[in-house]
Amino acid sequence: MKSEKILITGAGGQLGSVLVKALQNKFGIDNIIASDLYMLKDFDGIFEQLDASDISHLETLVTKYKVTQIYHLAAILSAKGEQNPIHTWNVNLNTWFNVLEISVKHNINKVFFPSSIAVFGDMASKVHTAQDSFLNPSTVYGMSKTAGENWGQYYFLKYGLDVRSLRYPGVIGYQSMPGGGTTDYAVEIYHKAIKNEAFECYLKDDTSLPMIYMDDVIRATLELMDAPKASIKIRTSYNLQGISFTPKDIVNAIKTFYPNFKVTYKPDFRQDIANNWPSSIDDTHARTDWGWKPNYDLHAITKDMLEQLEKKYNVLTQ
Ligand code: NAD
Ligand code: AKB
Repeated sequence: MKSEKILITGAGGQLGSVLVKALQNKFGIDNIIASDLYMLKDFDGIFEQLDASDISHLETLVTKYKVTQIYHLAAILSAKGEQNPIHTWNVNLNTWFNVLEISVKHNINKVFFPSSIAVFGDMASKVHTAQDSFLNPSTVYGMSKTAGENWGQYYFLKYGLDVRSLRYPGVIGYQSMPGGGTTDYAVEIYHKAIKNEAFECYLKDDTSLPMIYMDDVIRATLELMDAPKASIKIRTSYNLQGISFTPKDIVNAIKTFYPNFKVTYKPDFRQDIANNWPSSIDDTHARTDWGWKPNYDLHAITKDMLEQLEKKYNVLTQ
């Protein structure tokens, strides 16, 4: 079997830092080229500092390492993106155009593009939102993901580029901190609980959103990328559901381990973003086409998050 050489953009982020390790384990540390706008401290493996907006630098790396697959994670997320909408649009789309163009030019085998539940807006039904719902995103981030999905499909149809994509829910993991999204509270809250600190939640207690545990989202990504080409029927982006819950649900789950945990609610602009997103996703196509099934429910997420963070903070304070 021909060995793969995989380039990851945005590898220093919440997802990238975990995905890189999973890919290193699967393909071998010397076959994974992690890259990010910023230098990564104490990185184990091959790392290149890359602004993915710089197409000639991207091409140099693809040539230098004889890259065969690209995972394009670099992006500005929903909440941060609203601070500078035009910049967010430019970064999210121009980096993606660069990856698509270089991939066609250098016969890249497979490309991964992470989309988001942010593609949906108030014209999609909120519960079990269907794959083919109307897309009217309310954020520039959601607009960039909607356009990005369609550009991926365009390159597949026009050039035969094997672009695969998932509409990720909010990702929860102990390994890394989130980078400016609307779902970030669902990670931050566990860190507060472990430190015995009160948490001020920027969403109302009854705001239900689709979420997914890191182990599940990494597995979904690898399973999608491993699936036979013929089984990938959706070339925009697959709906992906993990589990849906509200801040009140997560607080109750944490309280079964930390009964004295205190939370107050102070909704801010992120509430308006969340109000336009689905509360749950219909991922029938992912289940049917390539066998997707999540493993983690809220109790399992909470148990693992608290156990892993306890270990992490104990190590830090020793
Ligand atoms: P993150 O914000 O934690 O990380 C993004 C990384 O991209 C950062 O390390 C940043 O330095 C890098 N970056 C930004 N601009 C860049 C540029 N011009 N060139 C190179 N690197 C650049 O994001 P994440 O949570 O790790 O998300 C990764 C991908 O998954 C993104 O495309 C995001 O939209 C998508 N996604 C994430 C979630 C989630 O909950 N984490 C949910 C849905 C979709
Ligand atoms: C965000 O909140 O922006 C991300 C996402 C769901 O795309 N976590």
